Amino acid sequence: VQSAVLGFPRIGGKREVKKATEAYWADKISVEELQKVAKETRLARWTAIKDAGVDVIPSGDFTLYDHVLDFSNTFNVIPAKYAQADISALDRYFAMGRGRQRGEVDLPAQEMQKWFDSNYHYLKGEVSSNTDFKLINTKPVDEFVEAKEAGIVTRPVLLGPITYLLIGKTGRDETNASFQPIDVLDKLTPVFGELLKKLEAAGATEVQIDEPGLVLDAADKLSEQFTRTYEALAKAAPGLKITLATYFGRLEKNVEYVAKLPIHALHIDLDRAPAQLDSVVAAIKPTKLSLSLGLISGRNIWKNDLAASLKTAESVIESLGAERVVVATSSSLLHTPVTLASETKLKPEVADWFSFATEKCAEVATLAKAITSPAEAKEALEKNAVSIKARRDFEKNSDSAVRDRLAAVTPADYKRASPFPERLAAQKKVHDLPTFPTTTIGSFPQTKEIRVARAKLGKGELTTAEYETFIENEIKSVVEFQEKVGLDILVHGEPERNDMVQYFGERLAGFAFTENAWVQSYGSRYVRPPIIVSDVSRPEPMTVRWSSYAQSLSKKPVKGMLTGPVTILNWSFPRADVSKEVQSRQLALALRDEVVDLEKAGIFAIQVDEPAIREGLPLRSVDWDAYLTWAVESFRLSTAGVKDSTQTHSHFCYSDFNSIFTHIIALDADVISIEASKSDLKLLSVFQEFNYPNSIGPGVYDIHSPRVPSQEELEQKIAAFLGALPDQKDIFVNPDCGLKTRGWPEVETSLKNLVNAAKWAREKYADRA
Ligand code: THG
Ligand code: ZN
Repeated sequence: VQSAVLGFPRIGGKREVKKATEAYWADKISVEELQKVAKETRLARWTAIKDAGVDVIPSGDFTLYDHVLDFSNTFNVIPAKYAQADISALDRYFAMGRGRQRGEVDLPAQEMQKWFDSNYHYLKGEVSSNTDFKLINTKPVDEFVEAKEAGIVTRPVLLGPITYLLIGKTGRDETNASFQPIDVLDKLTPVFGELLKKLEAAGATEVQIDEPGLVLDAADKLSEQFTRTYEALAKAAPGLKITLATYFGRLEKNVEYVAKLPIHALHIDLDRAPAQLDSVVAAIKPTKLSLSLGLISGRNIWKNDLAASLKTAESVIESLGAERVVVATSSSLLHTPVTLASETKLKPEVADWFSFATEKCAEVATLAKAITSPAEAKEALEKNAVSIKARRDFEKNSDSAVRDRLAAVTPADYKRASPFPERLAAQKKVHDLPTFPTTTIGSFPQTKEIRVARAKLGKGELTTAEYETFIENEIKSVVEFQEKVGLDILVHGEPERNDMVQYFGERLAGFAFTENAWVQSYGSRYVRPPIIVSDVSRPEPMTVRWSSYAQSLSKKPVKGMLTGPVTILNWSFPRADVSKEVQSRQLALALRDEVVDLEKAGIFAIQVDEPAIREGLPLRSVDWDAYLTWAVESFRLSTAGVKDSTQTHSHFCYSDFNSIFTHIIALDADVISIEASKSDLKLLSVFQEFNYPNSIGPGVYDIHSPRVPSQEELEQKIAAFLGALPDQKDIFVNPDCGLKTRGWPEVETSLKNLVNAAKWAREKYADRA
């Protein structure tokens, strides 16, 4: 029995790679210096995994930006506009990842999308019928050789060709309207085979090919493609043993065709989909395949219950024989922080529950040893059992007040007192907003000064009182700015927030939070997800003082700003002993208290953002209803405690929610703002089609770019929206997302133009009121 790790975080223990890439982009270091940091980090990763005692060590999973972009960049899936730019291959790679505006070159970034149901974003390959697949670099081979020269034998990791195409998009140059990237699979396969040949020639004996697409409904129809492709790949490099890795979900019937592929081993995720074990074992038993058991979670930060994993592994060994079993991480560890050793402030008894990437490597190794040489693993297993028991004992200390409260929730708690038209009438009595009211999504530029002040507070260089005065001054200037520009519903600007989830995690009971536990979100951007460790409640108000301070400065309504329960849950590390549903509902109750307190403090409009509700959707559609039921109810529970006269808002950034539109309606927010400026009118047609009953604020300009929209352009946008929504009465005018990543000068001109465009619309469409 061997131990295997499918992938490891790329950031470096001290965020070296993030810092070096950002320094390179800012022209502060040379390409050689960047490559040196990258090389040192790769060696450090291999060494850490090896020192933990792992047998099968990954290579090629390191990346300077994104592993899906690496695929595009290896197989020449490079749209013409990037290929034509007169820049180095590395700069072209970064341009595809993050855009580039320099001198003559003005290139947008490629489209990002969430990597399955995680909070990591990948760059979508843009494929068309004339994509000229060819090997334009040998990164996977180079890194294999680099490790070998350092004395470390690795198993190269490649993203599988079918998954790559399945999660890619059609290139802009495609003329055939029904084209799908998967249509060119047979052109890609031989080139992929060439890469395998090169790996074989470089001395690799095995390779890990990731096909997480196998856990999607879409793969149910791909048995022929998988069969053809893997037969070709096995022939291309007969000396390479292929481990086909699936993760994040269950194979279901697909295991029947997967078991017949000419591969050496199949890897399955037993963390996310443990129930598939018996059917998978049954399907591969008559074959020669080995089974790689993804027992150590690549998605959570909990210590593995090694005794339980050992039992599972032993049961499989009984069925398949030890020589056919591998124990492994469930997926790449990229979704976990590098090491628990970097945490100095966690209470030791709490830290003892956790295991980050480095510690997980040791768990995998211990598990294998527990099977091959039990005496050597005895001590580690005993220690693990003590930690697991300590966590279980802690879990028994539930917060009965939280649980009793949740048990006592009634159907009425999920519903506003009156239907929307009556609420709207009540709200108009409090604030008679003009037609086409103008507002923003919540955040204003997070300037360097704000970040410096927060860092100083952290280091004790500012007292809490000094920091709070600083924040109040920021709020004051944001409010004055909005008054001056003439917006109708103001916000406080969120200068006090590091992150829209971490901020709340740090203030809710039932959470632990970390100092250095960064997890990649995209490219060089990282987040520090808080950890839910027990029942969640809100000991005291979290945002009320800032919102009410802002309100005290203006006669116009100031909108309170909260992150919704589903988004807090999806962007945290959830606990493993209680369902996500229960955690979501507990969060909803905690937020409900905040919403009601904001109302009590005189806040008229309260926004509860749920940008992650769509990405939390289970990978298989049969599971959608169950999720959407509790997700929608959680949002409603968090917002329904207010009077008719209080206006609830919500905001969604990811445009593709057509598939869950009836559930968006069911949220019953008084106003929802959506990203519409980029996806244009297609997105709005669904509002018309479903006769969306409440108010909407389609974003009139894209805040993700520093471009300032002219007043005329905004007027045209509003006119186009109104044309697409002939029956909508209550349309808000707002940007398409928060402004925290923008600079003040752009924000000022853009918002002035926005306000003037709304004034224009009030005259032009006076009859719509
Ligand atoms: N918060 C959390 N998850 C998210 C988002 C968020 N997932 C989706 C989306 N928003 C991801 N977007 C970003 C945007 C910027 C950054 C991270 C994720 C970012 N991070 C800083 C960095 O890496 O330098 C760290 C900032 C800090 O010091 O806290 O800029 O909004 N949870
Ligand atoms: Zn947004």
